Amino acid sequence: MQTDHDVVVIGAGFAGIYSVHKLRDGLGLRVQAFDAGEGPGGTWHWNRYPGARCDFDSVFYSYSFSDELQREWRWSERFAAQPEILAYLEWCADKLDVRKEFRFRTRVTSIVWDDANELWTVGTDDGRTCTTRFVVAGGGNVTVPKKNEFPGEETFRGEIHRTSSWPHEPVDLTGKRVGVIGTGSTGLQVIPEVARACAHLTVFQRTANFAAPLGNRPLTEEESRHQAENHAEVRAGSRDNFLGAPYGIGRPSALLDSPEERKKLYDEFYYPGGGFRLVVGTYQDLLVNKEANDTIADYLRDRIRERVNDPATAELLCPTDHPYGTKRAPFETDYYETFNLDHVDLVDVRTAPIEAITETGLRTAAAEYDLDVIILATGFDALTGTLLRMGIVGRDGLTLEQAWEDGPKTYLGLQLDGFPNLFTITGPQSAVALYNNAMAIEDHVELAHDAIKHVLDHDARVIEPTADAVQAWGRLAEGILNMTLIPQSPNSWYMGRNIPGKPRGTYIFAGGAPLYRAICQEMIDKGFAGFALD
Ligand code: N01
Repeated sequence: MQTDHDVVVIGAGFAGIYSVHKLRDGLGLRVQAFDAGEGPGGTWHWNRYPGARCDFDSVFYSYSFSDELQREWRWSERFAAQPEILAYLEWCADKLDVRKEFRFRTRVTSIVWDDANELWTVGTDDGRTCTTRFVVAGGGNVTVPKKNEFPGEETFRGEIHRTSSWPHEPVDLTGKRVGVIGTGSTGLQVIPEVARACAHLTVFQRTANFAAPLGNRPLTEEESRHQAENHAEVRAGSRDNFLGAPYGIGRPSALLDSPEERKKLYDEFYYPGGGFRLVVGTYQDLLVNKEANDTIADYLRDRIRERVNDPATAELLCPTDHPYGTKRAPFETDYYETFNLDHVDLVDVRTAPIEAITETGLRTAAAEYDLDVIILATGFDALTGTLLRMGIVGRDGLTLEQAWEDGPKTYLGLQLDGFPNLFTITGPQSAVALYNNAMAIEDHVELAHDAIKHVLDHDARVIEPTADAVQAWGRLAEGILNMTLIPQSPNSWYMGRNIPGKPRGTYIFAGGAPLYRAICQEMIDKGFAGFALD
């Protein structure tokens, strides 16, 4: 049966822009794309909070598939801030001429499989529907904010802002008493910026985080030109690296070096900054051996004690409940020094949890705090939240919620059985989170492209993984995760543990980019092993 479109693409971030380009220009398909935002940018369209920037080097956190894009764009900083990444994605959308395929300000609300006609019907919040053979869901992994758990939001007489939907116009914090809830990657970025702008800042911390300096700096014209003109050389080896950037590989074990040698090596990575280089460039066993991990955890705690003047505050900022890297490692600029400022207070909301938002501020189990502005940096219903809010219904009326009631089940994080022709770009259990996201997205878009081409080349109607393949992938992903220390984190979103009531499980493939890519290549070489065509 003829459908309105060949492919519906969801999202206008890195995934959606490339998907439209790849499927329209590569396969000549009729593509309709949707995004709830006013324009391209995805996560970088929404997360406009002060301090928002990427903590992965921009030269690597950008498209690698096009020589032209790489040659023509110049990054101004080593780790670009949100406005520059947004400008980059808008520029890419224009260069690739994909805007015309998008309907912006339009949220997909239902995706329902029609078994008889082997097509999807996609509904949007403007009341319209369309039919399509394939759906490529690229709505991002940290998109749906965690619901506000504190009663009383409607009674607050001040302003409440969520970092994930920060107003487009500047928020004036001059003279204001501000409270920030959350000390994840977002909180650590927003806190120093807010401290600079407001009269008084109270940081409400439940779990202290291990953070290391980002080491951001402007790139000289010479450097950014060199990066652009020699992009192939600069990026060489990225896809062979665990994290998807040519960061170099650390020494075999932290336990084979003396304490002095270890400190010297950690210093070499800590003081200049450099993001995830600290994780992969020092020792290879930090994420798999607790004793090795303790050496970097102790090192980072010592740096916190060095940087924070008040010993009690420093101790509160020292994480003790999880090994380093088992929650997503954040990188900071002046975060710890912020707590040396007279107008900044740190409040422990683990011992005295937040009970409510009141008319005048926040109430914890121990005290009341008067505030003019509350900033929620409380995280996301990561990896599955975006897909689960799209109203996806597969074969035999099976909803995605039902399919995933015990946690996500996928094949390669790309497809799931019972939901034919639906591709989830960097979906749960793919090599996301521990793999340079821009590159992980490219790999997955190319995989979806290849799978669709495989269907078309075989004059088939649908492609869908077998139940056995899904089961085997789940076991492999879980087995690999259990070889790491990640399960030792009590509340990491890597395992769905940050959202009350969310099924605990294996949400990421922790085997790193080279292993993931090798498995995918073998799958392709074996004629899309694990997938069935119909
Ligand atoms: O979210 P998080 P995030 N009471 O879940 C706290 C990406 N990102 O937005 O740990 C009190 O890490 C919660 O406390 P706890 C990146 O992938 C990338 O910061 O649950 N506190 C935690 O401190 C990242 O991993 C960049 O005890 C509560 C915080 O809120 C992902 O986004 C920049 C609470 C949430 O931290 C998510 O990071 C920023 C409660 N009831 C983000 N509920 C880049 O640089 C939650 N919290 C690319």
